[in-house]
Amino acid sequence: MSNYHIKGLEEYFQVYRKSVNTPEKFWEEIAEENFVWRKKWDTVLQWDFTKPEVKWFEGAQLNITENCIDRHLYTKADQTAIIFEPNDGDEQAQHITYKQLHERVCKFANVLKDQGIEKGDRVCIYLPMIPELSIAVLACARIGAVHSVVFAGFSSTALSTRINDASCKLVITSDGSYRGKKTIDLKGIVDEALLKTPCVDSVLVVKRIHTEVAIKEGRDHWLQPLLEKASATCEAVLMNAEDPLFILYTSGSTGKPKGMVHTTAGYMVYSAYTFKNVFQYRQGDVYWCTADIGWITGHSYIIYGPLANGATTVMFEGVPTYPDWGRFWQIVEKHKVTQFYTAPTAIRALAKESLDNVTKYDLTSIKILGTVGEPINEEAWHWYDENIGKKGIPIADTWWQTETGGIMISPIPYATPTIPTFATLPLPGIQPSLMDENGAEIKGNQVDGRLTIKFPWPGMARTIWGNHQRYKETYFTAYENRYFTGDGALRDATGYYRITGRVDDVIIVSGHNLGTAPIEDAVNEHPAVAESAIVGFPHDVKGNALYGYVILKETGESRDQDNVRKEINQLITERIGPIAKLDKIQFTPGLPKTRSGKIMRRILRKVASGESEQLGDISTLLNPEVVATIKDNALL
Ligand code: 6R9
Repeated sequence: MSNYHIKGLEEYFQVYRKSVNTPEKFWEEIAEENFVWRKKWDTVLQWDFTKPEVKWFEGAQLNITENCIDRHLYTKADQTAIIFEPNDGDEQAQHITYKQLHERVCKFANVLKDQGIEKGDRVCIYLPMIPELSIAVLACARIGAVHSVVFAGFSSTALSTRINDASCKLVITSDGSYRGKKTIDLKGIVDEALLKTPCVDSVLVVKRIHTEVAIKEGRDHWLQPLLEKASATCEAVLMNAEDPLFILYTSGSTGKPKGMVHTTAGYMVYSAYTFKNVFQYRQGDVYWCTADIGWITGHSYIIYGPLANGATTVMFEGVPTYPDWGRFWQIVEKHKVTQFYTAPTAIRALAKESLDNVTKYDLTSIKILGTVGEPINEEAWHWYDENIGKKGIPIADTWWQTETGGIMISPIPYATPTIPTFATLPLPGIQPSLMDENGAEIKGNQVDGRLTIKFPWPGMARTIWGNHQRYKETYFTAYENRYFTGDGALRDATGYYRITGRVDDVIIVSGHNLGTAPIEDAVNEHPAVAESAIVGFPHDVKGNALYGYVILKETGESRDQDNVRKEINQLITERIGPIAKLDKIQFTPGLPKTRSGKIMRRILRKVASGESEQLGDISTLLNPEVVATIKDNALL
């Protein structure tokens, strides 16, 4: 029996048991049978969650691009690796074969080398969803440079913070990007960011929208002419198993974004293994994940997982609304997509529109549906099941995180029976445990608690770039000897897991993690603002939306309130990006605080959600009187 591709429930339980009883043997067999190594490991796993330190396949040497590209050249050189579907459906789709991908990655890698990039250097990639994005990622991996992809919807401030945090030497961007009917001046955003980034020596610019952009002599270079001169062979640099592969930033509940560091061998094995099983990928399938490569989902399930399995993966540049709400389904029909992976927020938005957008298209190629990013509500689940899956296609509700590197809890399609809103069972190798608030494990079924993982898995992030102490405090301090996810979960009578949401100050808006602290910092920069608190409230499309409580300074009280609201959102857009804008802003004379001065967000959340009748005991507050004012002026 192969551990690598599970096809039934019985088999799942067998494999799962093995993965828990003999984890090292389990992962060793998978690593040995399914990947190419230049040198085998000395030890499979060394770990200590108290330090914390986790090492998988120590002693091994490899290059992930040899696993994602070179080895497929023997058997599927002419098979499509990437299908690029442009923003504008009238522009031709591109089918990039493994052979072409190999050539383009090698050329790009040589350009990076010519720019002085060496193994271990950090490269920031700020690109739209065009083939050059995947190629840039792989080119970095080819030469051992650590890529740090920043989502191209982030502002110049967010970009410069991330560039500086990792001391990136080079930035890859484009003249601009297409987003539906709009174009976005990416190069302008980069230029602004680079006013504050002394570490950056050079910028490579992809031509995409053919607009005039400023080119700074000596720093900026158009990519195309350099590629034309570059050699199409580039030897893959040997990486140690635990050498960093990439940094990807995620929001924390406080402070600046956390640069999660993923390393080479474990991440490769885990992203590939989970891709194969959760999407039941078979030769000839056309797999499409609608995420942006700026998020972990795009890293693991557009690039690395699919390519390590020799799959055909779709990259879509555009938006679900352009030219109309049928775009996703038109693409499914056009490329005969077999696995379709998207986010609940997209499903909810699509479900609000006419069904004609769906019924016009032939969706019979689809075999598996997936969701990721936030809990999927029952209504959205049923809409997806009925209208896209025609009640016959399994839905994989996949729970995982930037930190976990790959899917952790998910049904195995056609094996695990699904229940709406349940991520169901842990994948092999994953040992979840629920904890109570006092730090004790909650055993048995029909219980709920805080979700932790008690044994390492190969895909886990190893540290936070430049701040191992923060890594320890955030993930390994709340519960002894366990990785704490920050999520709450319940386990039903059959052992199925349902993720109930964040238990910290991270709010998931349209599937994007947003920490409240950086948004509050942006709001507080407004000259009229004295203090603010941001909470989430349920929103039928975004899942959660942001509600801000703002105390104005005395000097600000005479200002036109709507103008101040606009300026606050403008500030947020500049500092973080439009995804963090507040839906509602309530001005208030005070915020409910505990005696130690902490804002009682629980109360603010209840008011914002229209549940102000159930505030519980507020008598211990420092200023209970402010609660009545807040309730009376709530924006519902
Ligand atoms: C992959 C990704 C992680 C947080 C995570 C949780 C939420 C993701 C979910 C889900 C319920 C699911 N989340 N998938 N909640 N059901 N299927 O989204 O990574 O951006 O780091 O977000 O997203 O709260 O902790 P990331």
